Amino acid sequence: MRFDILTLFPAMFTGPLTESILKRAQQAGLLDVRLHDIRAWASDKHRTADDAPYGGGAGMVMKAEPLAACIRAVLAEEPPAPVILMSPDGELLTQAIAQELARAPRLLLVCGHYEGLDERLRATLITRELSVGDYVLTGGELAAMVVVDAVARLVPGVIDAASTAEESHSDGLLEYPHYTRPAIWEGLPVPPVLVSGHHGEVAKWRRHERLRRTLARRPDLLARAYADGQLTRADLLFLAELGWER
Ligand code: 4GS
Repeated sequence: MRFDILTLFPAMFTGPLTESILKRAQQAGLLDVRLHDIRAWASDKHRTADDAPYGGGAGMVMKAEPLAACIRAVLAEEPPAPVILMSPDGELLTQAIAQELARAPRLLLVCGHYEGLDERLRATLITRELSVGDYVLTGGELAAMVVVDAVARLVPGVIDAASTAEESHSDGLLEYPHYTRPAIWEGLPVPPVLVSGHHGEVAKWRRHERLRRTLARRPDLLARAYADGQLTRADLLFLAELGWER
């Protein structure tokens, strides 16, 4: 899968892309991330990418021409790709959206900066807007990195398929608690069922812990999992014992 990232600060991506799983996925040829410096498409000698807002007010606005030239040059390559702007105005990124995006062969991610970009770019070249959360970043770079990370790990082969199957959000429930050695740490034991060797009991305990935790911390997710038909009759009986009211 290919990502083209359009940014005023390509160096911000070096760390995340050159460590751990994203590094390995690129070396394995599963992931191809290309960084494009928007400023390189500015035509004046000062390489101006921003300007004062019409109508006045604080801050600067990303100019239309350099960003448009950059988007068009990158879009001219194959395969076709959506042009996604990272912005707090966008649709909130969810695991379901990450799964949808992971099926595309290529994504273009545009990192906004300053107060935002010239609105006419939205009307012409931007095809989708995504937000990583209801808070304000200094630029879209970290948001784009979140998209690359969440999507790349869903590309077949990037990580072990078993580890994406049962994790938080993939089926609408939070994860069960994990433990590793030692069996007792600072007086705290591991739940005995996990060392019992009864695989059926372990699976049941984990399912219960996922339900218990989702009810306690994210009742909104539990309601959604129920509405989506993700809960079994056994799940509903257990949740009733916990006092859950659908
Ligand atoms: C986000 C966000 C963001 C908004 C960029 C203010 C600089 C900044 N981008 N999800 N201008 N949240 N962008 O805060 O995507």
